[in-house]
Amino acid sequence: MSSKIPAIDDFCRRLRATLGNRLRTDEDALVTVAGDESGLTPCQPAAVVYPKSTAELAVVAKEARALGIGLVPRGGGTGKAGGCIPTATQVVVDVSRMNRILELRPQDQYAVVQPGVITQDLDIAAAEHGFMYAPDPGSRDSCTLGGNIATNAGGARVIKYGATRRHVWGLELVLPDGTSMRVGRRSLKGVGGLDLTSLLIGSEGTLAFITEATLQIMPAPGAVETAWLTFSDLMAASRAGERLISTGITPRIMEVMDRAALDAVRPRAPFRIPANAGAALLVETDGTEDQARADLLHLVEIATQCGASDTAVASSEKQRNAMRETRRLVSTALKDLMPHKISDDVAVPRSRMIELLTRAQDLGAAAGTLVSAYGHLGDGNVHLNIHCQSADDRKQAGKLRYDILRLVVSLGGGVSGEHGIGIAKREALALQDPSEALALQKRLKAVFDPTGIMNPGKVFL
Ligand code: 2HG
Ligand code: ZN
Repeated sequence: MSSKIPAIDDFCRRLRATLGNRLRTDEDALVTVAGDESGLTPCQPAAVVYPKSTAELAVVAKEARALGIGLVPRGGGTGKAGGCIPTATQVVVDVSRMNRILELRPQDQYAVVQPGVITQDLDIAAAEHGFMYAPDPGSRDSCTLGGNIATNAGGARVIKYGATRRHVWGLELVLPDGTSMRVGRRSLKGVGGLDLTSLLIGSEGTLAFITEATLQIMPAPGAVETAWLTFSDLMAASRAGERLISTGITPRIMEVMDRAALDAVRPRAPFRIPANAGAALLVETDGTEDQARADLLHLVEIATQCGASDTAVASSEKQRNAMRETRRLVSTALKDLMPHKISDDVAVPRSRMIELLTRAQDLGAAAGTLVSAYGHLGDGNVHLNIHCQSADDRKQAGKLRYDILRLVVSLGGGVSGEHGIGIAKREALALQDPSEALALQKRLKAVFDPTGIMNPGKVFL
């Protein structure tokens, strides 16, 4: 069927022989790749392709470049910043069919994967060898490793194991002109030349396609312990969190939820949240059985000294999963209650967290709007939610949002801790990056993508 866009018709004609029915222009297919989890307005692209191999993806890139067609890489579609939302004249490159774990080498501590592998699937495959893939984004059961690399995804275990970047050793790329190459390494150590692997991590599809990744897997700890700690309010929980970290024990998870988060999630929570809870910490330790247990009990004791009114230690895998799942459900629970809310995944140096939370609440109070918080307290990355009840409220809250983002930057932090810039934060990027740095980034993009076909309109204004 003709698309009304001559270049797209040419593109389809040229690629039909290579891709067959893995090139689609029908509404049924286009609607499934129109949006993400950002809440931004979806848009159906002109076409979607589902390459199965690096070679196929290279042909797609080459033809698109020849015809000047914008390409939008897409993994699981779980992004929170609109990074994979296309325009009506662009083509989505959905890598979900490139979903094989190509190698798993516990002896060398790495796995080689295609970009469409679901994050959790690598962790499960590694577990069969007593290993783990440490990054743990909230959407781990539906996001892809390619998407995680493109956004340098975070998650709950960053406090101990770091974000995706720390686990990427090497990549295979397809440049927008169709050239493919390997960058990086397959060894634990390695240095030499410019670090192109690092440049690609977090580049949100603006430079090249990631067609393969060498990722670190690590021996899994023998034991994990989990506690749910209840406090009177967010400040009490945050101050306790600060004390827990100062013990010298590095928990593998330290998540915070304030009253708004707990109230939103309570009706669907598999863990029974105490009725009087004004805030909670979810804390996990890992290591040997004795160590994980001793560390957790020590943290629980300190939390009690810091005013925790209730401390629940998971006594079974089922209870541990219920606690984790309750935390995971906060995002959707809040979104269902308040579809117009603004949520920013800001990050600050950990020691500035209490100041951030206090001053963000004050800014909210001055504007007559509640600002609530939940997220990854232990690594300095929280989700600040501005409670907007309507689209109009949301518009009005623009100034408050920017006042908070400016505050974050003034504390030494950044506008996105884990979700990326996409479309949602293009204006905000200039708050944290000086104009010289932004200009250099744009020049680097032009080196990779001189004709501007890689995820046009994302990250940069
Ligand atoms: C989480 O930590 C996710 O739950 C989602 O990063 C946060 O929806 C959000 O803003
Ligand atoms: Zn998060």
